[in-house]
Amino acid sequence: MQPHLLPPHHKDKRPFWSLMAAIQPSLFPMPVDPALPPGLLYCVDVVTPEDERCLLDRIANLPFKKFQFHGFEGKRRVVSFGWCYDFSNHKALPADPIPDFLVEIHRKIQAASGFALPNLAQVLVTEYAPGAPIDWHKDRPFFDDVMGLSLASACNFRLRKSVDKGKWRRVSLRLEPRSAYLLQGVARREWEHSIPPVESLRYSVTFRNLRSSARTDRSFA
Ligand SMILES: O=C(O)CCC(=O)C(=O)O
Repeated sequence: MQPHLLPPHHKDKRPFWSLMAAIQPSLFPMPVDPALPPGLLYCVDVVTPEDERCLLDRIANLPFKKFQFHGFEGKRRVVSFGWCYDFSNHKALPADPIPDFLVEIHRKIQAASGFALPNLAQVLVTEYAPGAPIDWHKDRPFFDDVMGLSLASACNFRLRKSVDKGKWRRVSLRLEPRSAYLLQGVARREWEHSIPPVESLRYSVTFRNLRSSARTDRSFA
């Protein structure tokens, strides 16, 4: 469900908030669709096409592995820095340090969007080959806020929240390549998110900090 807020006579069928985002590649978080959960911010064009090309070249050389979940392999491939999450043992484990080029892109996204994700602790790079999805989930409580950068192609970012037995409130947001989102507060903690199988190769770079309990108690998962 994606409410269209433009007047009916308007030729552009994109929702008002997405059009705003498209015409206003700005320093500040966009006024997003009011139907979207509080705590979800979205901003387009946070990196230039040139930055995207360079990033994709660097990303191509990263040591991706198939996503592992309780003995199953997902279709997407991932590589983690700072911390990686071991789903079999329900535990976050220290990973290789975050490479400088990812620290630099984290800085650039914050400068371009106005989003704040302080105390960067983890970067997860995910490769979605055509047909690869990510299923409904909330991020692990070990992590706090999540800032995500989309690269190479667009996708449908779906969110849902249980409102009654078996009933969900659902919204979705199209994530354009070179756009970023910030998930915090209610959107981060009370809503689940997922991406249906992508049509074309897509990469995401997600940046996370640690919840304060995880900072003091490293056994916190
Ligand atoms: O690809 C994305 O932007 C979403 C990634 C995600 O939901 C996750 O890593 O938990």
